[in-house]
Formats: sequence, C-alpha cells, structure tokens
Amino acid sequence: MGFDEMDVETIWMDGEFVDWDDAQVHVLTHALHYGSGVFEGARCYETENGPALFRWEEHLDRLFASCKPYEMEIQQSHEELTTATKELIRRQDLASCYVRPLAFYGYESLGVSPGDCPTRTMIAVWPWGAYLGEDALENGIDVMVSSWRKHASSQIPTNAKTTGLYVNSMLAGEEARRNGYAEAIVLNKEGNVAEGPGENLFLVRDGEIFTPGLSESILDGITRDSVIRIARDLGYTVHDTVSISRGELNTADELFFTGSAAEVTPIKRVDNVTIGEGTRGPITEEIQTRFFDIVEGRTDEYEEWFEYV
Ligand code: PPE
Repeated sequence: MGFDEMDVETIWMDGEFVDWDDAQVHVLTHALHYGSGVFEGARCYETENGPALFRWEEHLDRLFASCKPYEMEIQQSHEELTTATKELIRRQDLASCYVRPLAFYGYESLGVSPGDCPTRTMIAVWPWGAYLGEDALENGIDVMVSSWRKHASSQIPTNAKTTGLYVNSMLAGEEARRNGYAEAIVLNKEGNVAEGPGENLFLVRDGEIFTPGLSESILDGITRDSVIRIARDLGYTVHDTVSISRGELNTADELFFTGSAAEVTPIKRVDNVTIGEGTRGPITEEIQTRFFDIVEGRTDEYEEWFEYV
C-alpha cells in the first residue's frame, strides 16, 4: 500500500513536526549519492494499555551505534527522539504502526567526504501489516538462496544499519521475487548462511535451535535477541554463535526468519527443497505464538521490553 492511501500526515524532521508533503530534501543531499545514512525499523503494538513501542531503547541504542563508524552525530538525545516518536503516534491516532527513524548526511557540498554536511534526522510512522503477508505468518514462505553474497564485515560494518548496505538486500530480494520466491537467504563471503535481506534466520534441528553468530556478517537483530530469550525461557537450547553451512538449510527440521518488520515468519521451502513437513513447524509455531502473545500484551512478562506511548 502506498503512503498516499494511508491516513498519515506528519513527519518529525530535525526537531520539528512537518506536514507529510513538506518532509523534503535537496537532490544534492550527501546520503542520496553515497548511501550515508543509518536507520532503524521498530514496531509499536496495540496492547491493553494502549500503543507500546517494542524494545525501543535497544533500537535507539543501535541507531546511535550505527553512526559511530561514519562519525555521524545525531543532534538530538534519546529522550528527544522518544518524545517525538510518541507524539507522532498520538497525533496520528495510530493504535499500532511501524517506526522508521533515519539519520543521514545532508546538503552542503558533494564529494565522498561528508565534510561539513549536516547530520539530519527524521522519524516517520505508518501502519504496516505483516511484512511478507498474513498468509506467510501462518503457512510460511518459499525462499531462494541468493546468488548475491553479503558484504564481509571486513568490507563494511554489517552490524551498523546503514542505508547504503540495502542495495545488496534489494538485489537479493528482487532476484528471489523474479524467480517466484517470497524472499532470499543471503550467504556470507565464506559461503555460510548469513541472514535474509531484512531478517535474521533461525534453524531448528533435533529439538535445538541455531542461529548464525554475530561474526557471520549479520545485523545484530533485536527480534533475534528477543527470540533467543523467548526460546530459552521456553526451555530450548539455543546456539547463537554458530556457523551454518548452506547444506544444513536443506536438512533442517524447521527454519524461520525474524525481524521487526518480518516478526517471526516460517520458511517452508528453500530453493526446491521442502523444509520439514512444508508447513510452519511446531517449534516455530510455539515461539511465534509466544512472540505475538508478548508483543500484543497478552502476558505480563517481559514488561521491560515496552515503552508505552
Ligand atoms: N537483518 C537485516 C539485514 C535487517 O535489515 C533486519 C531488519 C534484521 C536483520 C532484523 O533486525 P531487527 O529488526 O532488529 O530484528 N530489517 C528492517 C528493515 C526492513 C525493511 O524492509 O525496511 C526491519 O525489520 O525493520
């Protein structure tokens, strides 16, 4: 669904609330030319106590951390960004939404060096349903191992959520969709499993859970972290510092993606290979159900993960 069909009218930019249509930048903005922006994607869920931002502090921490390799300095504090976000959600009367903060080198001069380009910051919120479709959450998706590899973390910091990195995600995702798959799995430079274009990956084998470690060229996903904690609290053994070879995808009992946008999405086929029974697997379902019970406020546990709007 396009923004024009949504009932949203305000964006926060550099300290001010501006009309949606006025949230513009110059075409000579540094980030537009060199991908020099860092961003976040978080969700605000509808709960009994009203809209609640899920793991908001962790998203803000990651946003500020992503700035570091690029020597980018966000002009506002955590508190200002939090106040702005809550205000955006309240003003537009959203019960639930996706939240997209972005910081980027703006307009001043061009040339790869950002020089005196200002660091600009914006936050937008809008309703965003299931990332890969409602059906995907229930029945799982078909994915393709991409012919594109992920950047090595020696080439670019893959733990920073940098806008420029996402051309790799776009190539992989679109290649998959052109070939009739819903999403891609991207291997790292060594040929082991890294993650999805916008998701982390989990594998279930013999009742235990595995996910590629942080040195496998992945984003340190906040949903990944939540799912590791949820799975351990449910009594599962989770191996979160492993390498996963491509072949292990085929022999997995279950596979699923996690992400703020993708939430917990089962995978039912990889290339031409059916995973498990070709449906959402039982452990995936248990974790997914628990995840939605938590984010939609049907349990009192994990209160520390919520920031009420
Ligand atoms: N890996 C990548 C490359 C990634 O972009 C995301 C989030 C994740 C893993 C999961 O991280 P986390 O959201 O903290 O659990 N991708 C964001 C962008 C999606 C988009 O299409 O834009 C997101 O989920 O918001």
